[in-house]
Amino acid sequence: MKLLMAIVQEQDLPLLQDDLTQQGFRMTKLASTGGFLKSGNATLLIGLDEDKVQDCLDIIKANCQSRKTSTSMVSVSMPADAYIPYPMEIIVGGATVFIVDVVDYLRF
Ligand code: 2BA
Repeated sequence: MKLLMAIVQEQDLPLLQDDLTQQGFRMTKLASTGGFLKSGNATLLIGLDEDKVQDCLDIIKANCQSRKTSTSMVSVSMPADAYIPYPMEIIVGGATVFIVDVVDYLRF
């Protein structure tokens, strides 16, 4: 069994959750915040059999799109003695996914 931890943009969440649910995936949504932009995103925990991982990744890819944003709209995290003197364009990825092995899966 595997655990997918998918960090996605909030705008993509409703359709992504609908698609995953319709395809029979179980998930937990955590409200999260990106360390760099310090803006809200969402983290989905999805426990699934190994042979379903690719199907799940395909659904995530189909629903999550990259978007441009600018540092002028946000206060980014930088080292204390550094600053960004002008707006910087940033492309936030469609999704960041970690795939980890699950040792045990218990439901009581
Ligand atoms: P944030 O940390 O808010 O980062 C948003 C976007 O800002 C990133 O998009 C990237 O394009 C840019 N960025 C991040 N750190 C940067 C830096 N030090 N210098 C310049 N630009 C930087 P993504 O890479 O697509 O990441 C989207 C979100 O996924 C991140 O939001 C974070 O919440 C999560 N994430 C990405 N990589 C991660 C990792 N290795 N570990 C944990 N979370 C990660």
